Amino acid sequence: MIERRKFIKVSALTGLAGLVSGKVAGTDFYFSKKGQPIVISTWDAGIAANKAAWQVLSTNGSALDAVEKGVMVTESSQNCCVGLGANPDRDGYVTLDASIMDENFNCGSVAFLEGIKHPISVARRVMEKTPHVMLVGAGAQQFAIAEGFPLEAQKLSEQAQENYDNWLKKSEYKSPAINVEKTKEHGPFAPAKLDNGEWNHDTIGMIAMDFNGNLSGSCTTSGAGFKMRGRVGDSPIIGAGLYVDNEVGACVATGQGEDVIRVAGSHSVVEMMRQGLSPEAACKKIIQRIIKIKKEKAKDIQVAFIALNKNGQHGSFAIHPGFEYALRNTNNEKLVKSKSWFNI
Ligand code: SD4
Repeated sequence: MIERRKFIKVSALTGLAGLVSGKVAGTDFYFSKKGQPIVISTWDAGIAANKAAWQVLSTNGSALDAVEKGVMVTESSQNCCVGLGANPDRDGYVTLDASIMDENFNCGSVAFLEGIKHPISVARRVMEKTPHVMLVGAGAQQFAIAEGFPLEAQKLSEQAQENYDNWLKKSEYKSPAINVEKTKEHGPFAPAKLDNGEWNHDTIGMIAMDFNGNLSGSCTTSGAGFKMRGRVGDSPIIGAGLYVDNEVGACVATGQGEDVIRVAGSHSVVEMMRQGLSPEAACKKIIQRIIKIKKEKAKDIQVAFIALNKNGQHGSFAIHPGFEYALRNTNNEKLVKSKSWFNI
């Protein structure tokens, strides 16, 4: 019988399974019991993706299937900067990165992949059908085609074509400033504003726990819009964009990939949880590390982590306000606003 999800104070949990450290006492966070399915994913596009993941989890499916099926929804959407509908690189090509990891340290990823609709499924095939972890570029595409994935035409979505035409007017190559505060203008690397007034993002990252208490994660992205050809971000790098340790927890990152890679972001967050920090406190620790490294340049970048531990506690932390993540469990389907270093 599934218990109700509880919202409780860390202080009330101190000592629970040795999981919570006194350092985060007083911080609110969510808690669902181990073995109760839960899925969280980055940004508001996560709501639709979680629905598909939840269909798997709520019918006793595996976390691995859930995180694949979930992000496939976002990859299929033409209205989002994930998948083939996304913004191209500065030469006009959409190039995609994705990674997946299960409860047994099995992992697979693809990077700089062109013309394939579901990079996440190719990443899973790399994990399951090859002795390797990562395939890139032409080799990744060749593998995908050999596995039966159709090669799609290289045609930009309407939105991406419009964004690219605008960018071409200046063709300015700035260091990417991905998803800095939604309302700020940050040149060609700012997220695109859609006709419906929403902002779209380049990435979806998802982590889930199934009825058996097993964790898995996925991450899929077009990277930074108008990036240099061949640029690869954190999302397909196991330990940077995604990490899962089934004894401890899982983490996925979004935002400026270069700065996530520098601190092996998702792995570092999982290690912090191993030391007893709550998911939110663990995410905050690694955000602080990035801020220390970037100094005054931290104000120009956005990075956010979301994390889930083995007991179903979840949390996040970002550099700038505006980041939110989508949650789905037995009792909830909602967006959770993230705390951030800069509070505007
Ligand atoms: C990257 N981390 O390629 C990705 C971009 C991202 O929302 O998360 N955008 O650097």
